[in-house]
Amino acid sequence: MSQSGYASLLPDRFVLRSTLTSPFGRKVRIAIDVLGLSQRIAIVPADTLDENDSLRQQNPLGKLPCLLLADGTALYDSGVIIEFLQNVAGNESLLPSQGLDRYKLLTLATLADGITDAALLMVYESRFREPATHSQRWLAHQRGKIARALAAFETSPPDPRKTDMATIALACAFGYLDWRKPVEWRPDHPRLVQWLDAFTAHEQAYARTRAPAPAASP
Ligand SMILES: N[C@@H](CCC(=O)N[C@@H](CS)C(=O)NCC(=O)O)C(=O)O
Repeated sequence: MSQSGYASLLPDRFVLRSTLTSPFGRKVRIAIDVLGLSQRIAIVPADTLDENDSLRQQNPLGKLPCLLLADGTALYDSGVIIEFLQNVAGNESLLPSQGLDRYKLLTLATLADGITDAALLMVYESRFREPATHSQRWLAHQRGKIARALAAFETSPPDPRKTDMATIALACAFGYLDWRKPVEWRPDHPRLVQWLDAFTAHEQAYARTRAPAPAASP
């Protein structure tokens, strides 16, 4: 389908290219839920490995999630999409529009996304390379990023009773670690285990956006 094809089929709605298993897509799906935009967004899956999937025209990086507007505009990445959707919803509940708090929150969200990025790279190492060619050095490098980011959050976790850009990103990082298990994060991070329990109890959209099992990519 053409770059604007999906969106022009649904001119009053947005189209989200995402799988139901993508951790970054889950960030956006949680935002859609909490912003009350579910009726305005259709989720159309994409295959990041399929060179014929129109995702690669929509986002030349070939990454999910990608939001299509009715005029064919494609927005990415997950943080940009969430900020746009917050604007559509007409509030600043997930990210303040200015002030130091905005940049502190964005930095925390980047730290949480870094956990997911490193976890994905570890998973991709086994997806894209034969076992004999796996680089233990590369895997250790990614594991180090995850360990340091988890240590920082363990020392100073955000408020689990708040749903914002950072807590959504952190919860989705944990969801991915629990699912793919590139590292065992739970034994050494008791405060973060409690944090995730508290966030799950506070934010029902987290359970509602859980990946269906059994799941395939990514
Ligand atoms: N920074 C991006 C990361 C997106 C990302 O890495 N998505 C994964 C799926 S969860 C993907 O599309 N991977 C395919 C690839 O890297 O080719 C965001 O926040 O949206």
